[in-house]
Amino acid sequence: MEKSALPDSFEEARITKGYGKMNDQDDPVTMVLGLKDVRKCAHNWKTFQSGAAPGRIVVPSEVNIRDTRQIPFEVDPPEHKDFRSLVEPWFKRPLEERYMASLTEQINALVDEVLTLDKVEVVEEFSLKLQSRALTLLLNIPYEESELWISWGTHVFRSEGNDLDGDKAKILYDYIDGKICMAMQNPGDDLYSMLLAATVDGKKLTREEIKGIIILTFSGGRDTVINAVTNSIAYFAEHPESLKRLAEEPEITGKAVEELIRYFSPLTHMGRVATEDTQVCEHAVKADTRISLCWASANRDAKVFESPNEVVLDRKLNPHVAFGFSHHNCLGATHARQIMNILLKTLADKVQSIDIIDYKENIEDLDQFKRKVGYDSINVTFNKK
Ligand code: EMZ
Repeated sequence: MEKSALPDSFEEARITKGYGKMNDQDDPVTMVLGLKDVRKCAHNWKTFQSGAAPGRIVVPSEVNIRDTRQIPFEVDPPEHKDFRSLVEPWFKRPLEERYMASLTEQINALVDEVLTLDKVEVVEEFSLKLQSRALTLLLNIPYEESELWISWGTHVFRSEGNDLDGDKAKILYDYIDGKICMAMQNPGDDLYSMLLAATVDGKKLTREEIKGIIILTFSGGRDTVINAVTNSIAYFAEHPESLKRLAEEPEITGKAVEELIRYFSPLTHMGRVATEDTQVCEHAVKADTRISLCWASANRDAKVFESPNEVVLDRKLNPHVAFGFSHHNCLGATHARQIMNILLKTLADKVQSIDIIDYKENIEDLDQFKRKVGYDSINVTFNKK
């Protein structure tokens, strides 16, 4: 097995039954594994809702560590649409020239920096920095703010050995409360101020709603982006030919981004709560119990993807669901795609090869399934062109 490989842990269950089972804090989950079924359930928001108790659709459940509803992702239609339309243009800003130029500058500087070092721990010294710095652009706030976020570590709700660390989440909440207060006193052109000035359906947003949007902005794209970036470095370390190909054929970069994201599927799954007795894959699902839409499994479905366990850099047809599917598809996807796009171009441009020194895998414990989602740490050397 290659060091950079992410095996498909769901294959057997997907082929034989189409679903899997996992217990999570005594609130069991039926995991939907095939691409077609995942899409069908994602679409059916009346039967499979997102607007359950805050934190319940996340697996592992966060009901015990937060009360704030994250918006728009824990809201169902029709309210969902109002919130989504409000924030959508803001989250498309990564397509603007100026945004792209700043992101390119950040990524260039970081790659230049790691090229001068003998040894780099990619998660902490590369991916976390990259993600945190890029987030200042998404919020439209000064770059220096990223120093504090970097000091928080890779996951805002998790700490070493504790999947659900309430104290750690409180640091983020208090910080966001403080920032909302500051923006109320001193409005600027940042996301906080935009939300404070906005109306939905003729009404101002409540403070709790603003908080819910900001928390999602911080947490939704944190470990996911960090894993996508770290996994890319591991992949290129073992596939220098792919790096070379990207340098020679930059026009395939967009396809390569989609393919890596399909293969990595940084968010394994997202839950829904059944509003009525129903079934998935001929398996009974009771009202008020949870299912999960397993993006990671769906993205390896051989009924849809040829050679699903291979990275085919210029894969032609790639209807992956790594950014979710239907109305709840990932709000941060434009930002994430730009990060990956610029990262790939910069690496292809500046890096000759990458040597892996040692690594520790990050294995998600999904009860009967164990899934490698990335690395807790990985030491490498970046070699200049
Ligand atoms: C939630 C989730 C959103 C959750 C798209 O995913 O990401 C998780 O990392 C957080 O823990 O609260 O924001």
